Amino acid sequence: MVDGPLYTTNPETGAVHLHSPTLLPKAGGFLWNNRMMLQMNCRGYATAQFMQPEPAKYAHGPAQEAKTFMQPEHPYFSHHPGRFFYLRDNDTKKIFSAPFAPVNAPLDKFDFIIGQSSLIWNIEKDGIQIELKLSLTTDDVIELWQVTVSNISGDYKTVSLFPYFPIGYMSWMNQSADFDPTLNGIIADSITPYQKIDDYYKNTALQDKTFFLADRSPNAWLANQEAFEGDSGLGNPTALKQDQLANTPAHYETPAAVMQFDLELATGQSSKHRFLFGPAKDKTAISRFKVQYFGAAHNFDQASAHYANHISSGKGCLSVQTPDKTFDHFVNNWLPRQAFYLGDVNRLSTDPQTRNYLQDHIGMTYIKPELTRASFIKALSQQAASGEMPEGILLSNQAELKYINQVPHADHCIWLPISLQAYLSETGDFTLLDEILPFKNSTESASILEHINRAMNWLIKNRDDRGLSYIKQGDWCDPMNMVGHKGRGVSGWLSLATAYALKEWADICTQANKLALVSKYLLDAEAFNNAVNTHLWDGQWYARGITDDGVKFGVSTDLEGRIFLNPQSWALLSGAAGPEQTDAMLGQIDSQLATPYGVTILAPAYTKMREDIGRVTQKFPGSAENGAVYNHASIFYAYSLYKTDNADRAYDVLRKMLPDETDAIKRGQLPTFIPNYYRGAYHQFPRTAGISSQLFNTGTVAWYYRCVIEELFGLKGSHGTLLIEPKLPAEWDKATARRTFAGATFNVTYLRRQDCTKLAVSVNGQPLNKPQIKNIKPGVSYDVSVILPYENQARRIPS
Ligand code: CEZ
Repeated sequence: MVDGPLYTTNPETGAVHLHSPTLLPKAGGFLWNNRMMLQMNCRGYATAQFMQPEPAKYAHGPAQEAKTFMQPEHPYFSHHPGRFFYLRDNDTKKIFSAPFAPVNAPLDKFDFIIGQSSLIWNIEKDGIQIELKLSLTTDDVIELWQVTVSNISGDYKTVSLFPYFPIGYMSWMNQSADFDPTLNGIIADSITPYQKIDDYYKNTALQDKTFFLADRSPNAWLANQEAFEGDSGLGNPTALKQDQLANTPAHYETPAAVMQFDLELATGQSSKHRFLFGPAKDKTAISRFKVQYFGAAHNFDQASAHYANHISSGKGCLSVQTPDKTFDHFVNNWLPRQAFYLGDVNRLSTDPQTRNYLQDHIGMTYIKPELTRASFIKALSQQAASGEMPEGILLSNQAELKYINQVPHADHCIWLPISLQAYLSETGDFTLLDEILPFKNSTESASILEHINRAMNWLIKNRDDRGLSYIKQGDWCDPMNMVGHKGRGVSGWLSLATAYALKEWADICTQANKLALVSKYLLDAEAFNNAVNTHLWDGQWYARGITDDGVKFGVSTDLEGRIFLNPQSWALLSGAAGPEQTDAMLGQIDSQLATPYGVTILAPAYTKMREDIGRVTQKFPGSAENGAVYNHASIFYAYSLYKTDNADRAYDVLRKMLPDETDAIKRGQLPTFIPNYYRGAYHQFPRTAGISSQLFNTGTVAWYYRCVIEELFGLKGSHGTLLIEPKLPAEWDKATARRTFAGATFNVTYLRRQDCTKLAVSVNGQPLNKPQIKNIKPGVSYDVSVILPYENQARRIPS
């Protein structure tokens, strides 16, 4: 237990301090660069991957692992890979480990500091203080560890520090590890298993070594996991019962990197150590790292400073102050960071799903829009001449479509105009529409305008006699794979999303003065909306779809999966829902989908397989797409609420994605990223409801940023003009926002006044006729005052 708050935030740096290693055992932080990603939890367990070019690991579990993508609610077990530092008092022979695991001994002090570009632990136990600091470099696959051991007792201390970095089961063909005195390092060696001769040649490029280097010679070492642990378990390893480690290598035994540093510390004295951990192809590369980071040039500090600069280059375009400090802290520090991560490295995949790639770049639009521009060019160059978009976007020539990208989903085209709309609002860069790009496997090329016309035409064609969109083996919901696998099933959500995409495209074409097809696309959009209203309105809400066998689902007669959120949100966006329908839907969302942790994606969660719906129904009830508070679906809902002037409800949705002091323990989540879901099935499984997936790969974030910038604070661009149309929650009577746009800075104050009846905006003291700031001069700062009336509208937030 902790005295005082479980966690605190540093308003200067945005860092979050967690004060207990036990109350949020899965909470952690993540660091990335363009070649690697590392998720560390507060206890020292780690999940890391690097690109060679496909994702690979340099520290493994102790048993052979299948390759897989990042999973939600990742379980940790005692031998899970991690980065651990044992400390032994050589007088008392007592041991403990930092940051907490594997010994899990109660500590006198625990402060885990999740920063933007580093993870730091400050730990105290029995008069010893240990500071662990982890950073990355900008371009190498290396972990930079700095460890400071201090004697904070009144007595002289003789202690030994033992870093223990398990390397795990590297290969069943060939694995070993040994100490190399010329490098001051343990080098683990392996050969990636293969059977096909072709793979032998491919594998010669792999980085099959894992190294752990120290900045000085250790007193002793072990490179062998079993020799370290013995029969006593990791809580009290056999090797630590001897004065000295036995210098044992691993010869086709499980490698680990363990070193011993004997320290004599007077009161107040410290000993600082540095370590490098990562993969390499050969000894030459490792020697280079040694020189680079431990050599005379002191690149260790420079590298982590450079890395910090890289991360802060993704600061984004908004900082705010509102009555809600939890919200401010997240929006100012962590929201842009997560959006930057997603747009920067595409979830460290070489073939990001097309919908993820396009949506993640909505977030990048507000950070580095030139990268969003490049992403449209890359994606559209891989479009088929028929207009169909591929399942995934290949980021390099060697990349291949894998896993889910080998299954046909029908929705990829809709994300083009939707994402483009955000980019064009922010940049006004309509010249993009005139870029000429090729089609995949075709000699033809055409403008982006024509590419997107073809995507729209593909969507219009992909519908049945009723006018509803075929779903194939999934839409936005990846695992809804058996609704339409026989070629007849349709998606209500996709039909509505197509209507919305067509309207967005018609709007873009109007803005770009390319009017030829505008009225046709608007008519097509109406046709989709009408078809949905004719066939899928269920009386109080919209159905999710119709199966291959003509069965409607997501309807009132269903005992499970009775109501889905997405069709309701997108009926608001597409304009299919009239006012009465909207009222009915919102009421049903409140009564069937709302939970204290947010709105669930569907309810009740499926408890058994429905072979006419697919593997989504096999997921555990309340997890992921089967009834979780799936934040990506929730943020569509929030956006649709903003678009229909339901500002208070929308804010409630945004806010429920963030933990606060009252529910952080239940969620198991800190406010440093939005996870892809919180468990739902609130009525079916109340004990587990609210638990975070801990997975920070989610399309939620881009939309969240867009909602906050364009809708909540109402600071949206349009052809280089800044439109001011705020939708603050009624409970806020004032706020400020600092927004960069078109190279200028806007310091905006929002104030509700009793005497105000209508929005009034002035810039540098001059009232505006319309709430629009034109002729913006780059480099200039504008003071903007926004006066708002008090809202007396009835609030319809579920209690
Ligand atoms: O994957 C996400 C996808 O990356 O699920 C979303 C989808 O829109 C995203 O493109 C909703 O289905 O079972 C599955 O295949 C799921 O599709 C998951 O893998 C899910 C994970 O949350 C990955 O982040």
